[in-house]
Amino acid sequence: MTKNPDLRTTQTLSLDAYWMPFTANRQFKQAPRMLARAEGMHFWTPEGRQVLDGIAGLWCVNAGHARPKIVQAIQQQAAEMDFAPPFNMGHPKAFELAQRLIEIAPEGMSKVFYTNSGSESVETALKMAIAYHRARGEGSRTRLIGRERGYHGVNFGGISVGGIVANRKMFGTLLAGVDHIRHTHDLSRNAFSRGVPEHGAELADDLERLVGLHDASTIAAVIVEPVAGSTGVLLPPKGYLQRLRNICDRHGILLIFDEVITGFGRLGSPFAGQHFGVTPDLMALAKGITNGCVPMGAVFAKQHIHDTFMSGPEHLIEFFHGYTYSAHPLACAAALGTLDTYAEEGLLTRGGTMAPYFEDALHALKAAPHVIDVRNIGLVGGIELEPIAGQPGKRAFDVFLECWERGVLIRTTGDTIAMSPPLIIEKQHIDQLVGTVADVLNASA
Ligand code: PXG
Ligand code: PLP
Repeated sequence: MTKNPDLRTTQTLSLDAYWMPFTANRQFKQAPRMLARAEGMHFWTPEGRQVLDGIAGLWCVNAGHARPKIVQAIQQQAAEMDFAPPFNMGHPKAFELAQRLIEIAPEGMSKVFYTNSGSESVETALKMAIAYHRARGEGSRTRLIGRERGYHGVNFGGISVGGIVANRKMFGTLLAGVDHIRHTHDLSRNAFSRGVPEHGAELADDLERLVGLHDASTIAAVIVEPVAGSTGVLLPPKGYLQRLRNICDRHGILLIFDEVITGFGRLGSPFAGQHFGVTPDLMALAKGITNGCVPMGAVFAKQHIHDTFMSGPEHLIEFFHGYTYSAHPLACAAALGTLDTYAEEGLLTRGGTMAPYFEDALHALKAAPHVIDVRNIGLVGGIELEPIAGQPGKRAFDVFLECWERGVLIRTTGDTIAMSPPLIIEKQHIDQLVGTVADVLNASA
């Protein structure tokens, strides 16, 4: 691991060519926020300033940064075999990893299809759902149902079923045949809930409304995040996911959980399906699968969904889908090193152990200026702030900037602050993370 990070700063580095993703480019380039090194719970800037990582990179570095087993696995694999074609060819680590994944997956999820990101996992799951129905002779089931405020990545399928207006409105007509159930966010009844909110299970019945409108015979699947992250940490009301599962079963609709954020220990269980006791038919995963170290995603499928494709002549491809970098050797090696690290340190359940302390720390922010809600589950926290009139998002973004100045990295979406620290977090880091947010809010009063 280098202790001599790249020290080039804006004086010597041209920032012009790089068009940054999901970033206010002009603001950034006037006052860049650079990271140069990472280890454990921390980043360091090129100048050597230490910054506490309050968001596990971007909800992905669940075991913390620069973990030796993962680093070694990637280094060794790069030297041994850099690439292997995934179509018609295999390599042992791809099979070993799939086996290891289904051992921790929710009951009944027994097949793994590899992608390179959460967005690709979503596209893959949506295509699987439509093709599954067609393969079993119900080709009229093509409609996809998402949820308002949902985030399912940025590709066309994902933004079509997604429900974040800014991510959709610039991009034309999107996929045809998509509809949305209502979101579950309800501050009037559920503000400052600890863990899942009490009210709103009946919002799952909105799916019955869409079945009434479109007829079940046209609906392939419903996709939801068990806990919505990107849109501002929205938790499912008590009983909501089970109710959604029941309605799907009643109408032969597949239930897809997008566990890109909730997967790999974020809620204190390996996956949210286990945490809530609700098993979907397909799951989209990414991020924590490699601890964020090499891009990788996956879709988990139930056995019967896979088996439905396994008809027809045996020399023919069963599912016309895949990516050049599906099951990339570096990603598989990184994922195996990641699963070893999670297992050795009990990280897939550690979030549950740390959650009560995190919850108490977060809810102490109730007294801070501008705070209109605090939400938490496992090692996810959301602090919703009263927007500045006429400037939505500004209050939270200013808090983000000031926390960065004070050595703490958080994330904001709209006027909600999100925290999702590495699962190796200790109490003193929680104190620093939440304490810094409190100080910044108090200073802004
Ligand atoms: N589904 C969910 C539920 C996600 O959270 C994706 C799909 C897409 O994954 P990729 O790997 O294509 O980015 C995500 C990603 C944020 C933030 O602001 C969250 C994500 C990505 C970027 C920012 O909290 N989640
Ligand atoms: N575009 C072209 C011209 C290609 O040849 C390919 C893959 O062969 C792709 C896009 C898709 O790239 P990927 O498989 O990395 O998603």
